[in-house]
Amino acid sequence: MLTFYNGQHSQHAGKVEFFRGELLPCFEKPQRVDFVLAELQRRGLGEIVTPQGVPLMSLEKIHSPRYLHFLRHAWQEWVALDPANAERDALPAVWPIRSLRHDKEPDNFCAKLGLYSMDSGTPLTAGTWLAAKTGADCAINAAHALNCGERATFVLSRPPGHHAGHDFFGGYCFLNNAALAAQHLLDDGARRVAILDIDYHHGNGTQSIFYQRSDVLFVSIHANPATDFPFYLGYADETGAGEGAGWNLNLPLAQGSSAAQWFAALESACLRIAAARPDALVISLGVDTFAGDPISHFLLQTSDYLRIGERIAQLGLPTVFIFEGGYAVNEVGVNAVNVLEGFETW
Ligand code: Q9C
Ligand code: ZN
Repeated sequence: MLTFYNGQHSQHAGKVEFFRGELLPCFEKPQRVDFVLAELQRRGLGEIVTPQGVPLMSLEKIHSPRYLHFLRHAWQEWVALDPANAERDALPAVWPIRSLRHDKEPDNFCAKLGLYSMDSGTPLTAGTWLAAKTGADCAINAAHALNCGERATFVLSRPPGHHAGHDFFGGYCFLNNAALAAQHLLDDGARRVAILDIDYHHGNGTQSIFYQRSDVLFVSIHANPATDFPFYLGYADETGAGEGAGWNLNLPLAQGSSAAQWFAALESACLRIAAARPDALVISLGVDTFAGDPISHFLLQTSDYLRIGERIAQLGLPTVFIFEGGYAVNEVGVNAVNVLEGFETW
């Protein structure tokens, strides 16, 4: 499988995330991708390449121009507030929720941070834009490679993407790589694309980007949003709206769900995808469903990831795999590469 590797990923290295009144060391750290890369190389699972840069215009198909402008300039504005900020992550602390205005972009940088974010667990750092943009390059290159005859490609990048919306970051995500890949597949001629999101957390950003569209089917297996991040989206009654009615499928599961329950949901997901007869498939590949994950509560074991890849392969679709979450750093490489190997060997 051809891998597009984001060689800039470690430029995004947050120090802390705010959680329950404390600043904790970030779970979303560079070693995550280092472990996946080492495992890919160890197993010799195919060529690993770096992407061609894509024009900013291609990101505007998914993200708003004012959000992209904010992200590109955020770090210099943060340091301009106080030179000592160069040593500190930028974390938001104020948000324009219900009854407050979203249409005016404030001059105040901390107010902008809140306008363009959903949580205080996602530090913005000196290298965030470079890392996220290079990840977006990987996603679009990986989608494009399917048109050039690859059966499947892998985006090995961080920060992850599936919580990032049209104009906001959060949940460790800044640019929505899965959405960018799906959009590129459509632009290259696919009539319909399916996105299967198997990260532990609901892919609220991806869902919301395509919620009113019928050219992208979004299917997600995730923890019940009543108990788990992102909390405010991901329920089973969200089935799409307008043109998109019927083109969104959420399969929430309770914390502590067994592997058998998870695989039953995977079967429902695959049946829905097959019924849609898409031309291509994008997988938001989070491995935070692992029993040993420090922030999640599902019970998958390392060998289960081989079975996931095998089941996805049976759909028989050109497929882009995109690395998302997974925080048990010592196991994240084996688990993610097991999905790819299961896919390749089916
Ligand atoms: N202290 C992805 O997996 N909050 N994002 C967790 C833990 C946010 C996860 C708090 C979790 C976001 C891509
Ligand atoms: Zn996750």
